[in-house]
Amino acid sequence: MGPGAPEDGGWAVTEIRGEILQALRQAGDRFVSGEELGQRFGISRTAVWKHIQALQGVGYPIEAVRNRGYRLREEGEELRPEAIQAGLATNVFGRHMTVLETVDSTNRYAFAEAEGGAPEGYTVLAERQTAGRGRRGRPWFSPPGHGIWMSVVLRPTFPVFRAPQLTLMAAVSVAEVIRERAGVSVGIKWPNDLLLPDGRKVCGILSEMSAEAEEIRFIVLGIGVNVFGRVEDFPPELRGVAGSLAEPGSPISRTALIQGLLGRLETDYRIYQNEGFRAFRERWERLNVSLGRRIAVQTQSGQKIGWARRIDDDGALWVETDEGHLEKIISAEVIFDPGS
Ligand code: BTX
Repeated sequence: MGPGAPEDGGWAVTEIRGEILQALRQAGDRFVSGEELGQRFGISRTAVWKHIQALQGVGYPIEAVRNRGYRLREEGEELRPEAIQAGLATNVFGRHMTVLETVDSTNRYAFAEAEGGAPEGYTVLAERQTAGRGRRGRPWFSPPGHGIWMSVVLRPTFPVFRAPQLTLMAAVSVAEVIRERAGVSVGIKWPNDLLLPDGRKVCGILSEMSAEAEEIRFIVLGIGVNVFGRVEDFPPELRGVAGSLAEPGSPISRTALIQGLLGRLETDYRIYQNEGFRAFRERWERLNVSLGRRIAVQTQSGQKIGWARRIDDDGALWVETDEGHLEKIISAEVIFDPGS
């Protein structure tokens, strides 16, 4: 049984690798034998070894020592609130935190907590989501231990119409932190997809809001980053579409990345509250991979094809359509290079 073998099935194999990873994390400094792992998951020692090799292949720092077994080094750590908070340079973001082993969706969980009064900056993380959600009801694949599945509760005082641009701001913050801490040159596809240099999606952002009339009660800012994982670890429909940070890079500590994300998000959120998206426009432009491209935009009023020309101070995308009009797009799905 090797990676990608038909009997493995994409999801099942990722699940079992996640379980092996968790077992190693829970063992801490201790070596766990192949036999013990095999018995626990009902597979042979050879199968365990194959899975370990696959995990090493995606960047997990696992030591394999004859007659002792396997041990996970520091950077492959499990998420622990104390460890994250120990290195956190924030006032409110992540100061209240829940880290779950499994949850349906951290956004759903954080939303419910916010309705119950959770304060601004309250952060929910999970090792695995069973029903991670993307925009417009799409699913977000969130296998155990492979990524950062995180939601932060915000209680802004700005009006409802400024909420969508907050997601653009978050894309800038997250892209910069990934570039600095993971050394991977991610780019932003309007409005807020983060792509690897080869165009595969490595991060998605979903903000969900509770509002009354013109007043925002709270926003849940959800961020999903694929940290570990190879092409074969994704379900077939995502191969070629999704990618992870560890693929092109070296082992990355999720704890360090989360600390960086919460720190930058807090600073940028303050700037955003005072100055709006205008303060982020140049940073967005530096990171963007959309402008100058031929695109198709799917809006509520239908599809338009043309050239992505510029972004304005409100975060809207201006498209020069094939009919020769310059159109302002506020919310849409974007496809690159339609028809090519
Ligand atoms: P989106 O609608 O832009 O992206 C969803 C689409 O992306 C899917 O239809 C699929 O094609 C693709 N996709 C699914 N899973 C992955 C993945 N792991 N990597 C790359 N591509 C994928 C983007 O929505 C917003 C996603 C936010 C996810 C976070 S995780 C923490 C929080 N909790 C929660 O339930 N959602 C957010």
